[in-house]
Amino acid sequence: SNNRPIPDPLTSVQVHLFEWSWNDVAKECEFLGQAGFTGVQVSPPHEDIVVDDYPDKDKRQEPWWTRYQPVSYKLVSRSGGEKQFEEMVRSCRAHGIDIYVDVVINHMAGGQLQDPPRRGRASTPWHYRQSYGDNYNAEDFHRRPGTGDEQHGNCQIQDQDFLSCYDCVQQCDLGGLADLDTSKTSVQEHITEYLNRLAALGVAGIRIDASKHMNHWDLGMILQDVNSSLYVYHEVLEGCGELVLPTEYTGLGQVIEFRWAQLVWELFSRRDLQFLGSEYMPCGHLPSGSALVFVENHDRQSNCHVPDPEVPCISLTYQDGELYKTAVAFTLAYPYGSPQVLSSYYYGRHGDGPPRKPVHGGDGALNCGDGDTWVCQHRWPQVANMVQWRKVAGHEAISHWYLSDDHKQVQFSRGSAAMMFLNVGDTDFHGHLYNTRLPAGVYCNVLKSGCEKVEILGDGSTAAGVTVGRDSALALHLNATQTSMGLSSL
Ligand code: LAG
Repeated sequence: SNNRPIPDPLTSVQVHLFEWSWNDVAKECEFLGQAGFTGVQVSPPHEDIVVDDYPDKDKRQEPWWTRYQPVSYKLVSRSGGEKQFEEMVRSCRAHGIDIYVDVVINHMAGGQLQDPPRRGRASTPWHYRQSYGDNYNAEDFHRRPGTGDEQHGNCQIQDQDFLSCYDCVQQCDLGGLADLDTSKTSVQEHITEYLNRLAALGVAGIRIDASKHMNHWDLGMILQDVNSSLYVYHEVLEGCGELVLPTEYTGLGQVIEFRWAQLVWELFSRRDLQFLGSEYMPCGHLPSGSALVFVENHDRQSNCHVPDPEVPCISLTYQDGELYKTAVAFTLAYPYGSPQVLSSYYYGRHGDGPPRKPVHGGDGALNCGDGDTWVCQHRWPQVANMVQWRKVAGHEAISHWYLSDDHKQVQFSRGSAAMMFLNVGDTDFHGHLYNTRLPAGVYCNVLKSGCEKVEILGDGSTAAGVTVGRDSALALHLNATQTSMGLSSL
């Protein structure tokens, strides 16, 4: 499983179309292909639990987190059924887009021992911890004495466990979710069958949910029998000083590098860019080829919308406006890790589910960008046009790095192919840029829709002063010049 393919981090960009239906993803792949994206992470496709009672029922679907509670591995979810799933994979592949599936294999649906039996979204009967269709029975779950075992038949992970009990992190339940005993051969076989079924449908990669909560040896046993063409990345939420380490999983694929999001959040929200760079990440970082990075993900976003002392907000979200857009553009420009962009919907409360309205309206119009609809971050010029920027910068290293005395501005180039200037000062920046390293010509600032022209002279400086607004940036590259107009019109 060590020889699995990893898309080139320096030229690939994937987008998480969080909670999108398979039909909407299928339609969106045309745009994504044109913009140069390489992959889409979709929400978990397995049969999940049904929740009847939740707020804003007329406008919203069920809470997003039902999708992290598997009842069976049938491909029936609110995103669609197996037919639509297959159609999505086919249509996206035709546009050069790979589909990556979020797989939830650490646990099955949660509850308490006294709960009555219920049915999942595809009517599969399940009874908390006792049975999930004919996949699993009571023998297939961890059973370790400890806090909470009277209600759940197994210990529940406690905050202090992360620092003091390695086995508790991997054998106790994650918040009431029935923890599969992944050391059992029969459990491994069920999971392997599911993952191979996805591969057979043309899925190109998988995000493994909650990998930190599964022993890496068990995961190794599972992956050993999984189609070797699948790209695999693991969710290992690093907390400094924790016992389970991200490096335990790097032999099994890439690992989501949460410390990148944390660094970006800290520096951009403090508006101090002095320590901007992978070498400054808190308590170390994975090598670039092993890391998957983002500014926010669906969990972080959800935590940031409602202040909750239990789950502090530690990332920027779309609600941070320009600052967030600039942080995402920077992540796409920086040569570290495989970037993933989140494309989400507007939130009110923590668990809010997706809008009932589809992204693609019947008349071909998009339900993106206002009030109760989808945010569609991936269509912003700050995101969409940076996909091309990253490709053009390719394997060029950072060739020039400038930090202003007040730490509010950073400028850097990638070889002489691309450059970026960031301004997180209190006011707009007006002035000349020097040393862009770009050949003379008239370029377009790709972070603005249309072509905001910037003329570069033979010595790499700007011909005239430029204005870069507060919390925003300027980004130029060789394929977006006045004459080439390599950029898509957004
Ligand atoms: C993950 N990674 O390790 C996902 O990224 C994260 O979104 C998942 O939690 C978590 N692991 C389990 O797959 C989400 C919500 C939880 C939710 C859980 C299961 O953040 O809040 O828990 O999905 O739906 C919910 C309730 C809990 C309850 C639990 C079991 O919020 O209060 O204890 O269900 O019934």
